[in-house]
Amino acid sequence: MSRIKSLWQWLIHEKLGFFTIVLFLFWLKTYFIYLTKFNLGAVGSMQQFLLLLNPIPAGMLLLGIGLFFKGRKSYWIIIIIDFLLSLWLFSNILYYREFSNFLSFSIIKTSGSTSDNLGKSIAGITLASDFLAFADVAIVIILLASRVIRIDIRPLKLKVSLLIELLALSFMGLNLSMAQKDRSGLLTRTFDNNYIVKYLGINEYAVYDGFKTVQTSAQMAKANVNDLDSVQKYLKANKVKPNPEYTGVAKGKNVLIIHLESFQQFLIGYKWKGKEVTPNLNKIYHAKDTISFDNFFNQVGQGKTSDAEMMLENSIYGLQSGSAMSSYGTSNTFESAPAILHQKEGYTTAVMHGGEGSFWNRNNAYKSFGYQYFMPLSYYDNKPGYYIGYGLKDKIFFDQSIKYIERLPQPFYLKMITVTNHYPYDLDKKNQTIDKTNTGDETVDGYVQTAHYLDQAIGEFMSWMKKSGLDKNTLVVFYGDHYGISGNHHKASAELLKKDSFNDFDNLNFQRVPLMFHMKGLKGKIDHTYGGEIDVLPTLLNMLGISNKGMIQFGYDLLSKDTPQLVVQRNGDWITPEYAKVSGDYYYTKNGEEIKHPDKKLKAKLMSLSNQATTQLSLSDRVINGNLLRFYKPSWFEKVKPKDYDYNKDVALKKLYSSDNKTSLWYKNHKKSTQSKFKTDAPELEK
Ligand code: GP9
Ligand code: MN
Repeated sequence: MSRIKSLWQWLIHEKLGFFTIVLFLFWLKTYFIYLTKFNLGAVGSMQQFLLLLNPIPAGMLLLGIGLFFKGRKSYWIIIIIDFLLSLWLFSNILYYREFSNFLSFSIIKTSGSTSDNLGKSIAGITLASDFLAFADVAIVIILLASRVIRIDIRPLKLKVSLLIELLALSFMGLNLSMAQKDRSGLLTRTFDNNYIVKYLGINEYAVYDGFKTVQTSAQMAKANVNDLDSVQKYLKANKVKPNPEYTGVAKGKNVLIIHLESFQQFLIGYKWKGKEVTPNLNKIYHAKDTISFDNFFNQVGQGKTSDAEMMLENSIYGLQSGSAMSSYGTSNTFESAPAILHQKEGYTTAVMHGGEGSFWNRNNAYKSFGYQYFMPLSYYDNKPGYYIGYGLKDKIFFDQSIKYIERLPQPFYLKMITVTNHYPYDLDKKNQTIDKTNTGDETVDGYVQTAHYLDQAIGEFMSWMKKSGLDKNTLVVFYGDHYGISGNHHKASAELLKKDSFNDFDNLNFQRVPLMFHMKGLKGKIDHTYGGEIDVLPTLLNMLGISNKGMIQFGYDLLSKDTPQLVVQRNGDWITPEYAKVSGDYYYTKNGEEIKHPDKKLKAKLMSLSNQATTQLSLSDRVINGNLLRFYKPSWFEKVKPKDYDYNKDVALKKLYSSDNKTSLWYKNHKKSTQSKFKTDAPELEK
């Protein structure tokens, strides 16, 4: 009893006691707000443990600053710091409610103008309970004012304050290493700010974001208009003529990009236990009105999906480390597909995805790309059993997307991002309709199963396309974003491919993913041209009859006879129809033989290809890191203003459903929905 009493005396009478009270309340409050105001999705004991403890190190470090001061000042400084931390928390609660993401310095910087919808919306969405963010500050002030807590004016020994700061820093280090263990690449790959907060805490997130902002603005400040000139010179010197045979073949048509998650080319035609894994995509691949590529490569780096999107929308490479969409998607200027199509041909532009809008910073990056609509998970019904891994199951996603697609004014440029075929390739029993493979490698064996599921979803969706008549005026572009089976599974990969061995060269070849242009009346073929994701936009633009002359794009029209067919990987590896470079070694593409002793001429050729590869990558990096497109002002292109777009569901759907969209499928269908034409066998949707 007396122990408790003396602890209490210590808490209320001594400075360190006061510090402990403030820190304790700050911790409780922050944790409570994590749980009630954010949607951090902490799963598993490690994530939950880190979420619980992560407010402590930063709180200790920052509140601890007050301990270095003397007398009353010390108390006031601790309270002011506590207040500032609470203000940061409070602002994030409001911002998160609207954007399911955390505030970043680049957002704060760009939201100064009054016309921004940020300020407008924030006032209207504040709840009384949000002020709980200040609860601890209020309690501490009350305790002081009512003299429950007495101010201890004795100075603290410098040693003690330093020790506390040191302790805080070591906790932080420990926290970080535990987090990195659970999620490797947490800080370098930057998938989602939710992850940083969940693992490290909201204040660490601020430091991280601040650090990145300083880094990027320093790089940006150095760049100038001359850098853009040199990029333009290079592109001009290396451009090729697009293929006139395909110019405008899809002019004015809807463009529907279907992003096939983790889908590799080898799946096309692949059979397991006598059963086709992807019968629907196989059919489309071989259809007479499909141009299919069989030497098309993904070129992503750490940014995976987001790198694929970056390349497809902009014909600019992702970055050497991290995700360009996460790091630069909010702040940079772009000349992206949706903006080009909207400005040149009046397209309506939209993205649909059954996953969180904050992932890969989509909810900011898409605004910079000029997407008018972005429908992430929050636009979809998410009942128990609908969701797996990173989002809604594909069949459910497509089913629920119909009501939005049919309302889009035509022509539209729409991207649909599937997600069920994603590592670790888990699928619930009732959706498993093909056996797992039996390589014994657990992360590989489910792959055919989720790919099969994705294929069925595509089948269901395509038959809706047909029944609704949308297939008549739509160019559907299918592409696989990146490998599903990573380079860490050589043995299992060899088994799947029925090969005796599997080396790094095989792994480069394994980076092939599908690219198919499918449209009624299109003269189809299987095209053997070597190309990659960087080339999709120039190819597409030519088919739409839009000239890309003068545009800052690093890819080439794949249908052009002169396309250089040098496919560059983000790590500097490359492949052409004749040669390949993989981690420093050269190979003949045709037979996979290593080029051990090239003669002088061949050596020069290989060096020149390597140089071209690195030049392209570094020029593309310069465009992103230096934000060079801010200097690019062609007369026809109006710079995209991210604040023109609002992805708030109520606002967006009101606009979408407004009756003057006379060009929508819905309107053309006598103002009736085509939903009933979508048939699915999804067990979750059985009546
Ligand atoms: C999540 C999804 C996954 O929304 O797009 O991205 P990935 O992990 O494949 O890069
Ligand atoms: Mn992906």
